[in-house]
Amino acid sequence: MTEDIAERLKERIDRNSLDKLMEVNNTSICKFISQYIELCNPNKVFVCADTPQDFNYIRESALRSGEERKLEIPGHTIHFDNYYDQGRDKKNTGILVPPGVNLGKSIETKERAKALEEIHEILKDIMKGKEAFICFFCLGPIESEFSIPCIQISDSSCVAHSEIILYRPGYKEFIKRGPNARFFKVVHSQGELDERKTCKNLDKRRIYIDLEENIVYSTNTQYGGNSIGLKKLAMRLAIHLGSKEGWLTEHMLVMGIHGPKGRVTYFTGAFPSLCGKTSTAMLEGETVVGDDIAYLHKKSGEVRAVNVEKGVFGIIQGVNSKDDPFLWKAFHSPGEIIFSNVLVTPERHVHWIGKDGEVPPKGENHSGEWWIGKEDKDGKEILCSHPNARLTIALDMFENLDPRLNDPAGVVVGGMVYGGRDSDTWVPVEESFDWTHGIITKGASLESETTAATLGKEGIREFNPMSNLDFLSIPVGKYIQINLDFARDLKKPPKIFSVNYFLKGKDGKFLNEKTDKRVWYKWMELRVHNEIEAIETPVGRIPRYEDLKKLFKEVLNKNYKKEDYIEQFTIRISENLAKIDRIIDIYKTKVHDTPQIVFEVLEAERRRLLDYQKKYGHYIEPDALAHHPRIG
Ligand code: SPV
Ligand code: MN
Repeated sequence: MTEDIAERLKERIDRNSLDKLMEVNNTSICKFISQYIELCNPNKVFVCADTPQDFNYIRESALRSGEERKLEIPGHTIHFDNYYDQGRDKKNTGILVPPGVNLGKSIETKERAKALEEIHEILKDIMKGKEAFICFFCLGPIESEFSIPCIQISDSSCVAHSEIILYRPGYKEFIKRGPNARFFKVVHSQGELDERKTCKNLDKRRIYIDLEENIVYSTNTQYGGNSIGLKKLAMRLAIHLGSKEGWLTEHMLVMGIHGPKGRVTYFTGAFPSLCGKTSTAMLEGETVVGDDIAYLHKKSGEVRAVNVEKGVFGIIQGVNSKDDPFLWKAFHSPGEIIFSNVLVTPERHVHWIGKDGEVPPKGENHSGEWWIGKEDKDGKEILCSHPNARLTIALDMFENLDPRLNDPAGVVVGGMVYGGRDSDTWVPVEESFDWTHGIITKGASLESETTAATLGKEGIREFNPMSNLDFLSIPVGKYIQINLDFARDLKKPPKIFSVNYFLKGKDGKFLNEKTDKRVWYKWMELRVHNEIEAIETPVGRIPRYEDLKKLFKEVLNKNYKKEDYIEQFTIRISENLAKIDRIIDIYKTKVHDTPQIVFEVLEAERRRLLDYQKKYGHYIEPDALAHHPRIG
């Protein structure tokens, strides 16, 4: 290392922290730290070397600074984000691109040179008077070829605390990988805080991702999706890196589905935010590897997946004792949990929308002091918690943790599932004909009605290929081509399924209960091993009534009625045709590099739907197809 950098670090960092940094022995890290410490100008720097004492220091700092407060149950804390900082800020989040690079209309980009200038201006002195936390993490299991080390500077002890819950410690991994390691970098500052310890300068909220230097910047924000740099921000770096190296980064859960005779089949599942991903990952009777982000590699003819994280930054709205037994139990046990943007009562209990029991009449939430009926300045009623309120918890707090979470080789993927918030088109569960059909008609055709996970209006149907659109750092067409190429040549690629938890009947009510999804996964597990038959429809393969009836009885002890099956699994031809029109239009007008095969596969699906429509009408009950040879 140059003398110069060492001298400059010495001026800023105390002996103890500096020794920890020097132990890593990586000049580019020292350069990075020295550059941003000088620019952001904190008055203190803490380097975390992943010892229990260091972790404790971070936890205690979060309490000392007031970013977190203790709740009644030991280990539980509450944190608030600003009332207007409650979701991912899509508008101010951008991939930095040099002039002439076009990622397409659906990916937010910023001109690199200008954006770097802007963000460095915002970062100047932003940590003045504060402490900076330098932490090392490992994205993916320790000592795994899947994994990428990552270093972060943040002035938020709550962000650092969240990350030691959510990510594997990386200090030793950095030392092991030595001076030439490839790694990601994150710079975060929550900026100036108000008296409630929430961000003051939201007009300067910026989240920029620089692919060239593998560095992400996040300023003047606290909401985890914007501030936890290792999550959706590093995810964009990983998508870009993987596209060059031949692996995938997906917005996917990973879970073990427990089949007959002790067999465990691993599934991945992609769902847009607030569409049941965490609750699927936590299904009763199954085991969880991860609930949000997976790296997928091809190895010896198989697809393997790891969870990038080791914890859950999950949505808490609607979590109740009946539907979410594992989450419920963990929430009521002592242990490390950060609740954010829920209601806290004067007795330091927490409450949220959809929790069992009465809503307490008053307390404090993301809007400050709160009472039932309180309105915001736009006259909108403020509910007890924000719909996107979250909790941060390590996976090892859960009884249903899968033993393979930290397996450096990952788990073999038997099935991949795509699902969105779709009130009128897809049936509850369906298998695609093959990999290409699945990637195009399920993954690349995914749409979902918008939710509170991002800022803006809710309930609008949006195109969201692979549930990953918000996080793409490469053009959509290229991303789809990479997915198509990924497993097409495998002898036995994972089966691809779609699910729809949000299908509604004519009366506008949901056709399924939340727990029904337990049956869909058991059915898919049997299909992966070709142990039961399915009915061929123009859009994929659906379950037979007798198989579901048996599974409903076994799994839920429920008598599954034939009329429910018919309503849920009727193929809605007109809705499917309308969807194909929408998707083709998007791929023609909004995506500039759509692979030709996308149109071919969607057109073939349209022809099949029209053929069936001629023969059977607009709505086809499954029994009509039960013995029907495939048309088209
Ligand atoms: C999501 O919104 O998909 C999340 C939370 O998992 S966030 O970190 O905001 O992305
Ligand atoms: Mn997510």
